[in-house]
Amino acid sequence: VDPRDAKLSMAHFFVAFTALALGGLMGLLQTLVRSGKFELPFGIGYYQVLTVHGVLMGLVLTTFFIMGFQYAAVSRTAGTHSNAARRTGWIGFWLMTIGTLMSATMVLLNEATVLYTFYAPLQAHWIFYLGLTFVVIGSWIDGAAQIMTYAKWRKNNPGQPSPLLSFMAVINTVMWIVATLGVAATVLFQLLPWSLGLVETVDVLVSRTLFWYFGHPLVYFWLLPAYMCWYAIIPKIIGGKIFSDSLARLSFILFLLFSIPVGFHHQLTEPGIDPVWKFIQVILTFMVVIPSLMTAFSLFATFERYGRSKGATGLFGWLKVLPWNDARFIVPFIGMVSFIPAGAGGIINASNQMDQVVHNTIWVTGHFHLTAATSVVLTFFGISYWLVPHLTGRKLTKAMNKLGIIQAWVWFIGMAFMSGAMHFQGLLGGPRRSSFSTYGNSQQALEWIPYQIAQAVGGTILFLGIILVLIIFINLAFFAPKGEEEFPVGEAENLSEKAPMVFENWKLWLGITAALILFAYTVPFIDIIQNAPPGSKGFKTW
Ligand code: HAS
Repeated sequence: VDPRDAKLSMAHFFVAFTALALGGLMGLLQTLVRSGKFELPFGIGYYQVLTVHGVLMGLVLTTFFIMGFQYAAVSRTAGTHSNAARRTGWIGFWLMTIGTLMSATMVLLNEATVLYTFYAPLQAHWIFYLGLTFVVIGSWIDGAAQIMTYAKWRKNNPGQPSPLLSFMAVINTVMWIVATLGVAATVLFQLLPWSLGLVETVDVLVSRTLFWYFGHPLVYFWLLPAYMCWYAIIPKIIGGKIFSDSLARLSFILFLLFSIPVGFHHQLTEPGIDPVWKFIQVILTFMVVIPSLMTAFSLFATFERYGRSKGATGLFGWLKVLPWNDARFIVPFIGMVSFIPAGAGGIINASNQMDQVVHNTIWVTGHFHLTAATSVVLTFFGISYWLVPHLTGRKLTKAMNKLGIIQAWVWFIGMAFMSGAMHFQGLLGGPRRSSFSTYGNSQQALEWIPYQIAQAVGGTILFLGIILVLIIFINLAFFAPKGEEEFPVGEAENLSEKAPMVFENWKLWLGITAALILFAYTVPFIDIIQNAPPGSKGFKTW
């Protein structure tokens, strides 16, 4: 990656890892409070800490890491960004950073204790919403830099399929832009005017529906960079090949099509939405599971074919020949293995009847700590172990490689305690997003306490994991010996088989995406607005 592009990627990573440090500390405090053995000092509220944690980890760490990684991946595979694209990237980065500072200040001042989902009826200071607007618009501009370089590559190479990693980065950026339209709408038309006192009431159901239109593709926006690493980078690290370039592209296109029209699966228990439309969106949710199953198939195939080429025999003989001492492989691999139970949990959530049992329990928190905070985040850590030294002109030393592997195991053990206990407590009805309470010493609440203590143990181990990853990051950014670290990019197994050009037909894919969104949302939206109480001018009073 050109040093000028490297600088912009690193700027993103500094913000991302600062968010990890602060957000991680808040996570530790939360688990301690919920154990019942610790109280927050200086009158700091539990929900304030929860908001800082969710916003920093779920929104800031992820968005900045992803944009920094994708910007580097496009530069590496489609060529150095032009000056205009780089300038666009910097403008986007600064807008996002200013927006983050505005929103974070309001959260720290306890003026925006609205959780990371920030939909009505919780209300924040208008500066929080304005900051969010900056973050969203900044991310569009930042993403535009990647699209510009991809478009330039396409122009210079007519009739050729674009480099796989660039194609994947652009799909994720396009999905993000389409998804953030929903959150931009609720912020601009509902939450900002409401917080400024320009309107007295807002329709809570509209606000939640627009949020979840964005909220579900948000989780795939986190996931797809991890898939970029699993599909296109891990094969090179292990010395194998990408099983199929076309299969990888198809799975990304399926994510673009099916990630968005599924938001109702977060609202299955919500009154005011016709069950028929919930049912339709549940079916569409099961469609979006398919590209993940394709990914699992493709990864097993990559590993197995590499193993067989090394003479491995038997059903799982290939496992023995994988590079177990290489942090660049093992750290994301632990993420992949965790994604098997994590994905199964998602399928449980998506099943209407079973969701009635787990919805709003801490099971859901357990689910996203396995998906986002284990599979995705461990993959991000694994990426940074080679990408940061690559960008700073340094080397991943043996000592840091070893520390990276230890870090991943510490993370895995901490998460097994924390997320495992959350899943079990959720099945016993333990609510999510609640501070410690014995609910008047009720029998049921007393049963939850051992699980809450297990979560505090897990949270403490995880905090140790955060300290380790920060040590590695700072070392790789500033102190590791100078040298060259590879940016690994895999090759497809069958080079003669070019990916069909229809995959790059954006009019087609964006057209189908729009049609699916209109199909899934138009009628229920009209229903929601029409069913608003009479006299409220379309706005339900709350
Ligand atoms: Fe989810 C709630 C359904 C995936 C994140 N999810 C959440 C929330 C978050 C989140 C943050 O339908 C909470 C939001 C809130 O605050 O309220 N989720 C799903 C489904 C999937 C899914 C169907 N979720 C994710 C991912 C996330 C994420 C990914 C973040 C990155 N989720 C739900 C539903 C809810 C929900 C409901 C609402 C619940 C409620 O009631 O509120 C699917 O995409 C999962 C598909 C995954 C698979 C696994 C494939 C496995 C692979 C690994 C292969 C491994 C290898 C290694 C090769 C089918 C690819 C092998 C080696 C060996 C040695 C074995």
